[in-house]
Amino acid sequence: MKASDLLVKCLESEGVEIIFGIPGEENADLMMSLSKSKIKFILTRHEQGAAFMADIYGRLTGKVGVCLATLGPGATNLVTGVANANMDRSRLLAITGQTDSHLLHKESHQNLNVVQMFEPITKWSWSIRNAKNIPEIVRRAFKIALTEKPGATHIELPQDIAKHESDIPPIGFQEIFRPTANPDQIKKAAKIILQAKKPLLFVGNGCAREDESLQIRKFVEKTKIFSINTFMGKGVIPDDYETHLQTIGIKDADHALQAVLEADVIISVGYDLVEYTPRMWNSKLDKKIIHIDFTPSEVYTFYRPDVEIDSDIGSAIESILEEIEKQQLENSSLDSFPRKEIPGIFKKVRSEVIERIDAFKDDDSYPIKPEKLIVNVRNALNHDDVVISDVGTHKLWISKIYQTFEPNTCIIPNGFASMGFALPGAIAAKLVYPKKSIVAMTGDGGFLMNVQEIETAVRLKLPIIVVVWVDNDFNLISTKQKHEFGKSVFTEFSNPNFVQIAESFGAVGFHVKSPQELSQSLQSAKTISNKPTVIAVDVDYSRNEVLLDDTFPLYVDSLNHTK
Ligand SMILES: Cc1ncc(C[n+]2csc(CCOP(=O)(O)OP(=O)(O)O)c2C)c(N)n1
Repeated sequence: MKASDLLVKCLESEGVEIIFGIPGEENADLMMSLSKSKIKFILTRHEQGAAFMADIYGRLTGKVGVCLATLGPGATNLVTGVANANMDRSRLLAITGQTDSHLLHKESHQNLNVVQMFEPITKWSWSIRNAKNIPEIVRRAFKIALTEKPGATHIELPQDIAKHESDIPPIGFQEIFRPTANPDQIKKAAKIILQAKKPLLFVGNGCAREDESLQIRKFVEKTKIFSINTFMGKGVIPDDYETHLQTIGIKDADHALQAVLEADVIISVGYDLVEYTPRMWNSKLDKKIIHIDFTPSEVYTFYRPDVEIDSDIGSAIESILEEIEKQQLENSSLDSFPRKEIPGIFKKVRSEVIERIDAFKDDDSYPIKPEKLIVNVRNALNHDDVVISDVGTHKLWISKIYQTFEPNTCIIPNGFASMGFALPGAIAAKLVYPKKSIVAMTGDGGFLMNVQEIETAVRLKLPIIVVVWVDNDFNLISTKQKHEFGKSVFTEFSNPNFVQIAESFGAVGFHVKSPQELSQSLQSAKTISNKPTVIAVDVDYSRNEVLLDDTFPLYVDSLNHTK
């Protein structure tokens, strides 16, 4: 079989259904082979868009999202999206073309060492130099991308190798099984939890990624231990659970941080240090930490687990719960769960969280308050619809305010945190969930970084909804500059007419002028079945200070000033 045909057969045997990308001259053989396959090729308008789409496809399906580009400039355009997937632990395979393998050692057109370029932003990057190795290389790329902690891999197929022949068949998908926890560690963890005064469950990205919510919810329902999640752990525990303190992660400004600082035992589950540094909550090294994750903990001065459980998260949580129940039965003098006395700080934080969400729910002012914008979007959606956030001030507000009830229904890029993610991400999400409403929430800065993908959504007839937070500013940067230096520089810009830009692509556009109009345009967008809608909303970012300096009294003061 021709090598490019064999590569496609291997992708089919891994269950690949969609590839996102832009072809070039040097991968023409592969494109011809793909045209004979049942794999759908989705042409994007920038390779970065393709990589973000593959990233979201990987997060939502649990499979490997695949993106494709040519050599040189096509490959460099993939870089940001691939790095984003890798650092956010999303399963992704990037396939790039390359010039003839006998030209690679010297100066030649568009020749760049792409394999080396991808090394720091993938778990594995490889160039195919012998057609017979294709089945092994493809299987290896998928296995590595899928193995915890998952991430990106890269395969290069040089133009001449694509034409070679091989008679080695594909290896095909093989399921990965994760080990169960060590019983001694489970006993130790249960003992520490039973002796704790203020234990707190800290839910991270890993729990959402592998959807461990069933066991985690059972654990908190039975023990009534309070919980908190990182941005990427949103939805594992529903935000309406009375014992849930919702989302933490805005450096030292989160009011919910008060609860973590007060806790004596942190049960850290699927927590990625890349999201939120433990220095923020454990600088005094005064907490006991139970580390539960698929992989051993990172070495970090402020993260020194007393017990490490490196296994399947769900089964570890289930075993700890059984062990707690067993030890409680055996020793009636233990202060067992659920406790009669709830630590006051946890109750206080929970009521603060709710107060903040509700503070502006009836506010009619315009430009709109971030809280009101988010509440209106929340009210327009079902619990299992999907919101994808871009990166900027809006992301911080979404993390705090957007009420989430299922994992992977509020997706926030928070490892690499690249702008330009939400719109392409929404396209991939709609392909995965055609029946759900999919909303991209993006700043005006991030929107214009990948605005060209509106054409992709129009061509594919995808009714995604893009909510653009308009303030003519790279606001997160100006907010931080003002906080530190008292002024902001080099962050302001002007914007195109958002209605005209949407319509020129063949999409629907609104630029709303009140909170009510926002709700109406969201409703109207939901009735459209064959094209995207762009809704521009002017945002009042005047209260951003609470994102950066957020002690309880200050927050109450800021409410009094604004109301
Ligand atoms: C690709 C990329 N470039 C730059 C940054 C740094 N950055 C983080 S937030 C931000 C501003 C975002 O502005 P906008 O999209 O308008 O959202 P807003 O902050 O106004 O809500 C910048 C420049 C980044 N994270 N990603």
